[in-house]
Amino acid sequence: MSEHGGPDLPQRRLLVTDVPGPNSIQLNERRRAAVSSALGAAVPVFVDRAGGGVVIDVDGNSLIDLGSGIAVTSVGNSAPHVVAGIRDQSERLIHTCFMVAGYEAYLEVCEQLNDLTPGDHDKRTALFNSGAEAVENAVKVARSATGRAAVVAVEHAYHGRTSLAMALTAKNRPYKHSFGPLPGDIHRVPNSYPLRDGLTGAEAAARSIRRMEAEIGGENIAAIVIEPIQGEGGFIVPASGFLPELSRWARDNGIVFIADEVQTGFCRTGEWFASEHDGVVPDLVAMAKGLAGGMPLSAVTGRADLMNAAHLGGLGGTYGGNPVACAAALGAIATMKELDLNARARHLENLMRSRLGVLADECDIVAEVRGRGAMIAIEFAEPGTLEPVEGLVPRVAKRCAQAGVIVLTAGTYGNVIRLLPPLVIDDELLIEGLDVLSESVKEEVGR
Ligand code: PLZ
Repeated sequence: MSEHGGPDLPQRRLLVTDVPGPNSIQLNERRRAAVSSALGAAVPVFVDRAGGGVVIDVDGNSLIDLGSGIAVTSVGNSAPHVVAGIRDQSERLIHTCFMVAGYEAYLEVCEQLNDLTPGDHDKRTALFNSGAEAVENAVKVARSATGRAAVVAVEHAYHGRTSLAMALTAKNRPYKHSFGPLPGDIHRVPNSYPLRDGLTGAEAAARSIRRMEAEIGGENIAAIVIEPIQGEGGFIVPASGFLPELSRWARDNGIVFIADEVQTGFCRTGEWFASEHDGVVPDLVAMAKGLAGGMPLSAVTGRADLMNAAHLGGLGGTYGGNPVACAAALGAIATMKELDLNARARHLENLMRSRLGVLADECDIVAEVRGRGAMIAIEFAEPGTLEPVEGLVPRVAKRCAQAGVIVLTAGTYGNVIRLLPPLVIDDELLIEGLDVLSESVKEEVGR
């Protein structure tokens, strides 16, 4: 294993052509002719290899990766233990369908997740393919266990693109627009958004609880689904006390508290799960992304009495918990432990906060730098107001890409830049990426 825990690619930013270069341009032409135009792309390049903190495109440009494929390759791309797990497993067995016949790797992943998720109560796990599928299955479990129908999600939430998951998602475009009718009995209440509501955690929780009591009734609610730190919503960290109060109220009312840790899980925030920062023990945890180092795998882990409540055959799917994806997950989890990626995430937080703090001091268009661990975002607002800055963020992201740095955007109002570097990125490379980002912001706002 190389120093940064990935394949031996030079860890540097290097542009040998414009971005996109001629090979990417050619592939983009084929893309237009063959792929649905409804799929977006954050950067206009096609990728050949990636590892550590770099992505190498088909023109030989080496870009600094501050996105990890949306918080997925936390252990780095093609991380050695992940590759070894995939190789060994795929040479022995690629598929049985767990509902047809079992294999040990599935059990090992479930055992690990029962151990790693918050709380030391009796737990069970079921495996699926995507984050959306995990969320949907968590809701199925909660409805089946409670015999209730209503499900509550919060403002700015993101839970996926499948039918139920998109109904739980707050933002209309691009997620819900024109795709209705949406499933019923989904209710939305305010979240805690300290920058914009100025409330303490207790005040924000009281506001949300009052809404649920008045408009739905605690006894009708099967589940509250919430991201402990909102991802697509713009890395909104709730005020301290909000989540504990919400989960206490859920418990008192027999409501299943589902933490959607799809984006926040697996060391991303400096803990195995972001719920731990608030001392919250969710009834069910939905996981995906970082879990399997880039292979499609998701999971729901939670209280045994809930997870065992649905009837035999009620949960499943052809590919869920595929052996190769499970082997990748075991390799990814081993890497997180071996390299202490929780500590690494906290270290990266310090680097990002100190660099972006300087930018915030220099640019009054920066409303807030926030997040936890290696999940840090900048929200932009018109100076002296909270009015979201329009159009800036895509231009900054484009400028960064052209300068060889991949950054992602977020936020209900599209005014957030978010950083999700691989946790194994070299310090110097991250700092260089942050400097390019800072310069791009300054150039865009004309300073
Ligand atoms: N829950 C908290 O962040 C996925 C979405 C990218 P899937 N976030 C990236 C896009 O535009 O489609 C996500 C998440 C949270 C659920 C999901 C859904 O996970 O694996 O994309 O289904």
